[in-house]
Amino acid sequence: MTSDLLSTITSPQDIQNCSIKDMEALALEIRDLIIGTISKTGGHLAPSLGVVDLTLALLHMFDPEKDKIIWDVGHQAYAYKILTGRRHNFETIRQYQGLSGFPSLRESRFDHFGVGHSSTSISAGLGQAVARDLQGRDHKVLAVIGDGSMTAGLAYEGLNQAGGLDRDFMVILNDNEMSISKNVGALSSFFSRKLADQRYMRIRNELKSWLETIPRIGEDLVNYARKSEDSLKSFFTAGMLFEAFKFTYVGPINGHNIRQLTKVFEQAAALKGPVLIHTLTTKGKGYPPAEKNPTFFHGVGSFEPESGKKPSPSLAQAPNYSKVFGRTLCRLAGEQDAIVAISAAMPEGTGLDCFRDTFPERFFDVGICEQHAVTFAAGLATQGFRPVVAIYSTFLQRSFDQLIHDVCLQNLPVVFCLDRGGLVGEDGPTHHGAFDLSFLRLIPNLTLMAPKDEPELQSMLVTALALPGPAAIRYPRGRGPGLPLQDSPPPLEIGRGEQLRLGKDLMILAVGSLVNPALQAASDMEQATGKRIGLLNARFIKPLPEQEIIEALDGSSGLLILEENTLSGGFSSAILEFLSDHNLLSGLRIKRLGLPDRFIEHGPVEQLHRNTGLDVQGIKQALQELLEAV
Ligand SMILES: Cc1ncc(C[n+]2csc(CCOP(=O)(O)OP(=O)(O)O)c2C)c(N)n1
Repeated sequence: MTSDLLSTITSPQDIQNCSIKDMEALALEIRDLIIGTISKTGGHLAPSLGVVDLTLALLHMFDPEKDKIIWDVGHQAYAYKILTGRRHNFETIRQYQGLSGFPSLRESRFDHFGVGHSSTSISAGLGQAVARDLQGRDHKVLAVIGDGSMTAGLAYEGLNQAGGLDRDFMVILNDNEMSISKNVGALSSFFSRKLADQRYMRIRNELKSWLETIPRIGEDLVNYARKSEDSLKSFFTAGMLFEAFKFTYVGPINGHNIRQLTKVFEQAAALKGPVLIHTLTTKGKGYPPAEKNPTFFHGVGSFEPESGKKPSPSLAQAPNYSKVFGRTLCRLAGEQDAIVAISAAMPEGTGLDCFRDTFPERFFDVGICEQHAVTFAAGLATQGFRPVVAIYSTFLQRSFDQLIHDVCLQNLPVVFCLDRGGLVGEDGPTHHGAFDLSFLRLIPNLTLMAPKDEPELQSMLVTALALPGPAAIRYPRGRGPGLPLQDSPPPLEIGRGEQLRLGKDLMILAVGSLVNPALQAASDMEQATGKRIGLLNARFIKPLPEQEIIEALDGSSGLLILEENTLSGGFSSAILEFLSDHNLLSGLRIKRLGLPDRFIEHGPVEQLHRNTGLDVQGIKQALQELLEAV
């Protein structure tokens, strides 16, 4: 890079004074900075590269000191961060105590809405537009939303109200034809320029031939139609949809042409009422490896910037939990025709890509529609199918009512596989799976499990698929201990745990990801103190292994309960309720380790485990304190 314009930009207002040429040069510098940084830190590379030009044009035409630019999901806001005062610490992005990977109200006054989950921008933006009007203020509110995020019902709920209210409000559709994978559903092809163009061209040609057959006035009509080509085109493309919502539709326009973008923004800013500007962008723009493989570069770990390749691992690595789940499900689906799999726009992330490729007719990517995914599964289950819904723990939060009302109330045999249960690391508080044990445990009819390792996950899947009612399995992000996988995983006995250590002095009840650290801590402490420390792997959060808990506690005066979930209402709360209900609390000293009642920041998982005491060292310390207290 020869010029160094970026270092002269000290505030977003500087962009307002830039020429188009300057902004084009800045776009190159910003892309270099993003690629160089994310190749080290990891992050959402392709989405961010796709909106660099759009970001510059927005900051050229609008003033984020007063105008509210709201990013949907927020994973694409890296250029925005760089240009709104965060260039100097951009290299800290997603690092512990560094910049968040998403917009955050706490991080900057230029971030006008905190985000991480998709499809909130239209609702939040409309709320801000109405607030502006109620307060008699005068600024613009803009929501920037991707075509993937436009698959969620929430986005249409926002459009519907916005059209009804008729407030000044702009929605910018960033259409790159991609969600994380290729975008899905009827609307994705409706937005799609290719289909729209083909359809439009066919209708246009048919219309032209027909007009030309009309004697005398036919030719005039063709000329007239040619002049109105723009409106005709929008009529046959996505414009129809948004105009039905009473938005003024502008587009589609090239989202990489800064000159055109600024011109359109200027014109659109003068319009009254809700306006939708449809921009066409290329995901990964400006970095050939990301343009070629936008799914891989959607959210990526560190990579070599020249080649775009990941550093090669020194040793063959065990499959992560997502892969173990995906492979096991594939194997089971080969034997059971009734198994169908459902993903909400995350086949790769959840490990369902293997199922998609092996059983395409039994796989359904519903888009970013977690609520619909659950009710769709319920429908399939009523007809004798065995739906397996794989969703990240944090995103299943969206489906709480569907879980209760559509699945569990009707006792339908749907299996929920919750990836990323517990702390996820660099994506931070919007993505930690901190609440699932709490919000699932309270639902009647649901069997809830968490494995300590890979073979246990396999067995839990077999167990869940054999149940007559609903079940959920939650497992952590990344790799487990790397145990060999089973060819024919045996089912587990419902509500039975696994006694891993016998011990009379102290007892540990643990579940899921904390069982193995507890095993290590108990053995270390026993060696150091000579005290006998027992450990029960509960396996089931619901129903609890009640009999084994009673037996394990016999004679023990100290109990440590461990869970990688909020301490509010989760596994340890379930144990306390059980002990209280059975008058087993007296004479028992109890300590609980889990996630505290606050949102946990972003950073390496090991660091976050250390901070929350959810590692071997933290467990040993808790055991020590308990030993001193009994
Ligand atoms: C509720 C929810 N479900 C799933 C996700 C995971 N996710 C993050 S970005 C993304 C795709 C978004 O596609 P789009 O809006 O088109 O943006 P692009 O990445 O293509 O720029 C998905 C599925 C999420 N953030 N929120």
